[in-house]
Amino acid sequence: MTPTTEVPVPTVAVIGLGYIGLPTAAVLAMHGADVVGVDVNAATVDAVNRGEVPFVEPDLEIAVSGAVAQGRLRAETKTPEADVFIVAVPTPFTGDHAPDLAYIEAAADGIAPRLRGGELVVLESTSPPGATRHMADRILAARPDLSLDGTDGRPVLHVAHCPERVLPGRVMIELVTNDRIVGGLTTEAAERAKALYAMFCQGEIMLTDAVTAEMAKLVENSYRDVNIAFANELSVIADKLGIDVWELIELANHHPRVNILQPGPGVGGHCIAVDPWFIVDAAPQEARLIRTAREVNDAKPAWVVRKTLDAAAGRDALTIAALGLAFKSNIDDLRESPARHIVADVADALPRSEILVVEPHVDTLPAELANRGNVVLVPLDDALARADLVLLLVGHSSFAELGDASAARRFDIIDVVGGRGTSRRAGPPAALGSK
Ligand code: SAJ
Repeated sequence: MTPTTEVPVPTVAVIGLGYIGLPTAAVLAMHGADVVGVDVNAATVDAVNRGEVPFVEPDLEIAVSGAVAQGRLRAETKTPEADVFIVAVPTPFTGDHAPDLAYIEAAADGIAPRLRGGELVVLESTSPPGATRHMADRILAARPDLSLDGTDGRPVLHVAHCPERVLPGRVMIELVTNDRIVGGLTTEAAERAKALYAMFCQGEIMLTDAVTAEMAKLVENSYRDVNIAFANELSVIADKLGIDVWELIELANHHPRVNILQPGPGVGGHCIAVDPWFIVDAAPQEARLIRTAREVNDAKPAWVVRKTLDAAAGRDALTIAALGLAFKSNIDDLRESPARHIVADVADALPRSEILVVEPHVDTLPAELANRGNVVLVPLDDALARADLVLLLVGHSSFAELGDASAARRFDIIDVVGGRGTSRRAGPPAALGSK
C-alpha cells in the first residue's frame, strides 16, 4: 500500500452545500476536521447554522446538527482562509450540451485571494476532462505568486480531483464505504488529497492523474446510461411486439453473464443525464454509442406521453393519477425528473382532463405544474379513489398498496417502472398498458 502523507487536523472549507458538499462537510466534521461550509444561498447557510438540512437525505440531518452543536461545522456565504478547499458546485451543461464551468470558476475566484501557499484545493464536482487544470490555471492567474510545483521558489498550491460517486438516498453510507479515485495535478497533490479522504473513507483510495480521474467519473455514469438505454429500448420494442418487458428481462437475467437494468420513464437526476454529454463534447466524432444512449433515454418520456394519449383516446375529460414526480424512487429530488415532463405534457395534451399528482416526498407542486390549472397534488388514496387512468411513473415504496387498490377498483394503468416498490411485483406479470 502507498504510504499516505501525514497532515495535522485540517481546517476545511467546503464550497457548495448541496447534495454532495453538505454531506462531505458533515462527515469531515464528524471525523475531526474543523469545517466551514460556503454557499452563495444565504437561506442554505442559515439552515446549516441552525443544524438543519434543506433537502432530504437519510441520516444527514443528525450528522449536520451534531457537527454544528459540537462547533466543528459552521456555514458562511464568503470563502474563508483554510488549509483545504473542497469544491462541490454544480457543473451543468449549456443549451448545446457543452459543459458550463461558471460555478467552478466562481469558486476558484473566491478561493484565490484566501491562499497563503501550501493549501490543497480538491475539485469534487463531476467535470469534463481538463476542468481541474482549468480551475488551477484560473487560481494561478489571479495568484502568480503561487505555483503547482514550487517553480522559482514560489509557494506551492496543491490541486487534485476527487470525483464524488455517492448514490442519492445512500450518501451517508457510500461516502464512507465507496472506493475513491484521486487524480492530482502533481503526485504530491494526489498524496495530500488521499490523506484528507483517508480521514473518513474506509474504501480503497486509488491515485492517478487529474484528467484520468475526471474521465473515470464520466465513464462510470456513461456506462450506467448506456445500460439503462438498452433497457429502455427493449421496453419500446417489447411493447411493439406485445411482450411483457419485465418478464423478458427477468428471464434473460437468469443467464449467468446477463444483467439487464430496469426500463423506466427516462433517465433523470443531475448526473447520469448530464455527464455523458461531457464525453460527447470532448470527442464528438468518436462518442457514437454514448450519444445514442443519451438520445434513447431522452426520448423515453415522449414515448410514455404517447402511450398515455393512446390509452385516453376516445375519452374526453379523464381523471388521471400520476404517481411519482421524483427522478427516482424514495427520494424528494425533482431535478431533471422525466416524470415532471410527462405530467406537464399530458396536462397540455388533455386540457379537459384533471391530473392528480401523488408525490409523498413534497408538499407543493413545482410552479410549472401548479400553474397549468389542471394539475393538483393529492394523497395516494384520493388519487386511486378517483382515477380513470393511473400512470405509475416512479417506484416509491409508499405506492405498495397500488396492487390492492387496483384489484378493488378497476382503472387503466400505465406502469413504466414495472411495479418496482409496489406489491404488484409479487403478482403475475402485467404488460404495460394492461388492466
Ligand atoms: N434508472 C433506470 N433504470 C435503472 C436504474 C436507474 O431507469 O435500472 C434511472 C433512475 O430512475 C434515475 C436515473 O436512472 O432516473 C439515474 O438513477 P441512478 O440510481 O442510476 O443514479 P443517480 O443519478 O442517482 O446516481 C448516479 C450514480 N452513478 C452510478 O451508479 C454509476 C452515483 O454513484 C453517482 O455518484 C451519481 O450518479 C453522481 O453524482 O454522479
